[in-house]
Amino acid sequence: MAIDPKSFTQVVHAGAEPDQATGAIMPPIYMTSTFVQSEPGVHQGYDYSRADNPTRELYEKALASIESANHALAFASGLAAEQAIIQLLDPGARILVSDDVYGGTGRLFRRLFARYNLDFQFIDLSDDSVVKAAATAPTKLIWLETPSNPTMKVIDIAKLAKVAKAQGALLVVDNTFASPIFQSPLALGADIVVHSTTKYIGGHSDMIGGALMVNDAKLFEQLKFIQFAAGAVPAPLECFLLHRSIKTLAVRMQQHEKNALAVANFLQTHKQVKKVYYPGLSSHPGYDIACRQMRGFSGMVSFDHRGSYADVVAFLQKLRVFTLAESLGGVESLVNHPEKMTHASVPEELRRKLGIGPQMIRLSVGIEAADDLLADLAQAL
Ligand code: P1T
Repeated sequence: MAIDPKSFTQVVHAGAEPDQATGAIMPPIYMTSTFVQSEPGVHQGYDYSRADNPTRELYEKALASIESANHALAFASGLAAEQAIIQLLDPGARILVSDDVYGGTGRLFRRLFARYNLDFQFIDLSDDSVVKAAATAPTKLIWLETPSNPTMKVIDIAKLAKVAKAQGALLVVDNTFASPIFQSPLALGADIVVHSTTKYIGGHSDMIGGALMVNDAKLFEQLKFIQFAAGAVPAPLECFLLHRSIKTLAVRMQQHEKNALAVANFLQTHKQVKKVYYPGLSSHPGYDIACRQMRGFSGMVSFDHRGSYADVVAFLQKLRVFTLAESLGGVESLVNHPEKMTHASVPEELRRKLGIGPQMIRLSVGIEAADDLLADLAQAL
């Protein structure tokens, strides 16, 4: 598996246009809420920054380019982008959701949107028989994350696209874990791609953001209206910084993946480790699908510790290069305890079914030297 060499060029030039007024190579940051009008309703294409802002527009162009999409929209957080997608639906709609989505996604659906008479069915979308049984009732949306957070479940996007099409449902793929460098859900038949740009796209753990990408012009218009009407837009400075981050996305992802593979291989042979979850290991149940639909396995690795919860806490506290914190996808390595941190809001019964227990640890493998990461894990284990 290898990154498409064109990606290295694409990310550098995505949405990059010298400023027409001054020739500046980097785009100006339009820190303005509003724009002058020469008479009511007559302006130079911008009237109010919730609707459109030139800095956001260029960043959105870059986002569309890296997902090879016709259109992209930027949001103030990953969950704000997700919220915009759900706002496409009418009350009564039935939605099939992968059962191991990010805890906050499940919370948004269960705690907020279920109150609006939306019927979310959390099921195992990697199991053909479960999908077949669920797809008999009318469905408006199928929502999946692949690889999933935190169990790295791999779901066959092209297969689910066919199921969605047969239902007249939209297929949404959360591509946060793979990043646009390693996976292109739209090319596999998805209708909407969603990202927490807080993660790999931002890459430096200094911003919260979200994005969605689509090819269909009508769907784009509907989502653009929701973005404008509901207003969860990012600020111009954040758009500038996220746009800047995109330029190094391919080189960062290359190093994340190289390190993650080294970490997964190391953990697999360690006597204190019971099980490793990484789609790049041939022992992973989704390995064959991952090889088919991904160009790389990305930088997220989970594992089960063999010891007690007290041993897990001791391990987390002994780490020196990995930092205990929520989030992922930054240049620095992070470690997370899904049960107590990112997935604490998942109902306990479901957590147990998914295997998110006290012994599970999730690593966001950064771009440091692999030897330093392995040495840190070794001394802490
Ligand atoms: O945090 P926010 O930018 O709103 O994005 C939410 C989100 C959406 N999708 C996936 C796959 C995610 O992982 C997240 C956020 N996840 C974490 C904060 C985490 O540590 O898993």
